[in-house]
Amino acid sequence: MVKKVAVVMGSDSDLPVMREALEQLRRFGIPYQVRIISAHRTPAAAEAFASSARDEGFGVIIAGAGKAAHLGGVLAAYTTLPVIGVPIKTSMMGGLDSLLSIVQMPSGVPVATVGVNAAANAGILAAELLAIGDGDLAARLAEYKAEMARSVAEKDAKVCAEYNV
Ligand code: RP5
Repeated sequence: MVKKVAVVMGSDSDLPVMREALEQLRRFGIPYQVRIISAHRTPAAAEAFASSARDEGFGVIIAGAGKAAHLGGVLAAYTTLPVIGVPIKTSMMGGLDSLLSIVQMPSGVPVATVGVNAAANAGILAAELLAIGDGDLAARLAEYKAEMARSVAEKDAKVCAEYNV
Protein backbone atom coordinates (compact mmCIF):
# COMPACT_ATOMS: atom_id res chain seq x y z
CA MET A 1 0.00 0.00 0.00
CA VAL A 2 1.53 3.29 -1.14
CA LYS A 3 1.95 5.89 1.58
CA LYS A 4 -0.13 9.05 1.41
CA VAL A 5 1.15 12.54 0.60
CA ALA A 6 0.37 15.63 2.64
CA VAL A 7 -0.32 18.67 0.48
CA VAL A 8 -0.04 21.61 2.84
CA MET A 9 -0.37 25.27 1.88
CA GLY A 10 -0.09 28.54 3.73
CA SER A 11 -3.36 30.00 2.53
CA ASP A 12 -6.43 29.09 0.52
CA SER A 13 -5.15 31.65 -1.99
CA ASP A 14 -2.48 29.04 -2.86
CA LEU A 15 -5.09 26.45 -3.81
CA PRO A 16 -5.42 27.27 -7.53
CA VAL A 17 -1.71 26.47 -7.95
CA MET A 18 -1.56 23.57 -5.51
CA ARG A 19 -4.44 21.79 -7.24
CA GLU A 20 -1.93 20.83 -9.94
CA ALA A 21 -0.07 18.68 -7.39
CA LEU A 22 -3.32 16.93 -6.52
CA GLU A 23 -3.95 16.19 -10.21
CA GLN A 24 -0.57 14.46 -10.51
CA LEU A 25 -1.09 12.45 -7.33
CA ARG A 26 -4.47 11.30 -8.65
CA ARG A 27 -2.86 10.35 -11.98
CA PHE A 28 -0.51 7.97 -10.18
CA GLY A 29 -3.10 6.64 -7.74
CA ILE A 30 -1.46 8.13 -4.65
CA PRO A 31 -3.70 8.98 -1.69
CA TYR A 32 -3.35 12.48 -0.28
CA GLN A 33 -4.65 14.86 2.34
CA VAL A 34 -4.88 18.62 1.85
CA ARG A 35 -4.36 21.09 4.70
CA ILE A 36 -4.11 24.85 5.10
CA ILE A 37 -1.49 25.52 7.75
CA SER A 38 0.53 28.71 8.05
CA ALA A 39 4.05 28.90 9.46
CA HIS A 40 3.22 32.37 10.75
CA ARG A 41 -0.53 32.45 11.34
CA THR A 42 -0.89 28.93 12.81
CA PRO A 43 2.62 27.92 13.89
CA ALA A 44 1.40 25.52 16.58
CA ALA A 45 -0.62 23.63 13.97
CA ALA A 46 2.47 23.45 11.74
CA GLU A 47 4.49 21.88 14.56
CA ALA A 48 1.73 19.48 15.51
CA PHE A 49 1.11 18.37 11.94
CA ALA A 50 4.75 17.81 11.02
CA SER A 51 5.62 16.12 14.32
CA SER A 52 2.94 13.47 13.84
CA ALA A 53 3.02 13.16 10.02
CA ARG A 54 5.15 10.01 9.87
CA ASP A 55 3.05 8.24 12.50
CA GLU A 56 -0.08 9.33 10.60
CA GLY A 57 1.11 7.33 7.59
CA PHE A 58 2.42 10.08 5.34
CA GLY A 59 5.48 9.37 3.18
CA VAL A 60 6.13 12.83 1.71
CA ILE A 61 5.02 16.37 2.53
CA ILE A 62 4.45 18.96 -0.20
CA ALA A 63 4.38 22.51 1.14
CA GLY A 64 3.21 25.44 -0.99
CA ALA A 65 3.68 28.98 0.23
CA GLY A 66 4.28 32.49 -1.03
CA LYS A 67 6.09 35.68 0.03
CA ALA A 68 8.13 34.99 3.22
CA ALA A 69 7.45 31.32 2.54
CA HIS A 70 8.66 29.55 5.66
CA LEU A 71 6.08 26.76 5.75
CA GLY A 72 8.22 24.05 4.12
CA GLY A 73 11.19 24.89 6.32
CA VAL A 74 9.17 24.84 9.51
CA LEU A 75 7.55 21.52 8.61
CA ALA A 76 10.98 20.09 7.71
CA ALA A 77 12.26 21.18 11.12
CA TYR A 78 9.72 18.92 12.83
CA THR A 79 9.83 15.80 10.65
CA THR A 80 12.24 13.32 9.09
CA LEU A 81 9.94 12.91 6.07
CA PRO A 82 11.09 14.49 2.81
CA VAL A 83 9.54 17.93 2.30
CA ILE A 84 9.03 19.38 -1.19
CA GLY A 85 8.54 23.15 -1.32
CA VAL A 86 6.43 24.90 -3.95
CA PRO A 87 7.17 28.64 -4.21
CA ILE A 88 3.96 30.48 -5.07
CA LYS A 89 4.15 33.35 -7.57
CA THR A 90 3.59 36.72 -5.91
CA SER A 91 2.34 40.01 -7.32
CA MET A 92 5.16 42.07 -5.82
CA MET A 93 8.25 40.00 -6.73
CA GLY A 94 7.01 37.37 -9.13
CA GLY A 95 7.72 34.53 -6.72
CA LEU A 96 11.46 35.15 -6.34
CA ASP A 97 10.70 36.04 -2.72
CA SER A 98 8.91 32.71 -2.22
CA LEU A 99 11.61 30.75 -4.08
CA LEU A 100 14.51 32.11 -2.04
CA SER A 101 12.58 31.75 1.23
CA ILE A 102 12.06 28.05 0.50
CA VAL A 103 15.28 27.02 -1.18
CA GLN A 104 17.84 28.79 1.01
CA MET A 105 17.56 26.46 3.98
CA PRO A 106 20.34 26.15 6.54
CA SER A 107 22.54 23.05 6.30
CA GLY A 108 20.91 20.11 8.05
CA VAL A 109 17.29 20.91 7.23
CA PRO A 110 16.72 20.40 3.49
CA VAL A 111 13.59 21.33 1.56
CA ALA A 112 13.55 19.96 -2.02
CA THR A 113 12.37 22.97 -3.97
CA VAL A 114 10.60 22.97 -7.33
CA GLY A 115 10.13 25.99 -9.60
CA VAL A 116 7.78 28.91 -9.01
CA ASN A 117 4.19 27.63 -9.24
CA ALA A 118 5.54 24.20 -10.25
CA ALA A 119 3.09 22.25 -8.11
CA ALA A 120 2.70 19.59 -10.81
CA ASN A 121 6.41 18.80 -10.56
CA ALA A 122 6.06 18.57 -6.79
CA GLY A 123 3.38 15.92 -7.26
CA ILE A 124 5.52 13.98 -9.71
CA LEU A 125 8.59 14.22 -7.46
CA ALA A 126 6.54 12.95 -4.52
CA ALA A 127 5.47 10.01 -6.69
CA GLU A 128 9.09 9.30 -7.60
CA LEU A 129 10.13 9.34 -3.95
CA LEU A 130 7.36 6.91 -3.01
CA ALA A 131 8.22 4.72 -6.03
CA ILE A 132 11.65 3.96 -4.52
CA GLY A 133 9.92 1.22 -2.55
CA ASP A 134 6.99 0.48 -4.85
CA GLY A 135 7.48 -1.33 -8.17
CA ASP A 136 3.89 -0.81 -9.37
CA LEU A 137 4.12 2.92 -8.85
CA ALA A 138 7.53 2.95 -10.57
CA ALA A 139 5.92 1.22 -13.57
CA ARG A 140 3.20 3.88 -13.71
CA LEU A 141 5.88 6.58 -13.66
CA ALA A 142 7.78 4.82 -16.46
CA GLU A 143 4.61 4.70 -18.59
CA TYR A 144 4.02 8.41 -17.91
CA LYS A 145 7.53 9.24 -19.12
CA ALA A 146 7.12 7.03 -22.19
CA GLU A 147 3.85 8.82 -23.05
CA MET A 148 5.55 12.20 -22.59
CA ALA A 149 8.36 11.10 -24.93
CA ARG A 150 5.83 9.88 -27.53
CA SER A 151 4.07 13.25 -27.39
CA VAL A 152 7.33 15.18 -27.94
CA ALA A 153 8.33 12.84 -30.79
CA GLU A 154 4.97 13.53 -32.50
CA LYS A 155 5.52 17.30 -32.20
CA ASP A 156 9.08 16.89 -33.49
CA ALA A 157 7.86 14.97 -36.53
CA LYS A 158 5.22 17.63 -37.22
CA VAL A 159 7.71 20.52 -36.97
CA CYS A 160 10.27 18.65 -39.11
CA ALA A 161 7.66 18.02 -41.80
CA GLU A 162 6.47 21.62 -41.80
CA TYR A 163 9.75 23.56 -41.60
CA ASN A 164 12.66 21.43 -42.74
CA VAL A 165 13.62 21.64 -46.40
C1 RP5 B 1 1.61 32.92 2.52
O1 RP5 B 1 1.22 34.23 2.24
C2 RP5 B 1 0.65 32.05 1.78
O2 RP5 B 1 1.26 30.83 1.45
C3 RP5 B 1 0.25 32.85 0.58
O3 RP5 B 1 0.97 32.47 -0.58
C4 RP5 B 1 0.62 34.27 0.97
C5 RP5 B 1 -0.57 35.22 0.99
O4 RP5 B 1 -1.56 34.68 1.83
P1 RP5 B 1 -3.00 35.35 1.90
O5 RP5 B 1 -2.80 36.75 2.41
O6 RP5 B 1 -3.55 35.33 0.47
O7 RP5 B 1 -3.82 34.50 2.81
O8 RP5 B 1 1.58 32.65 3.86
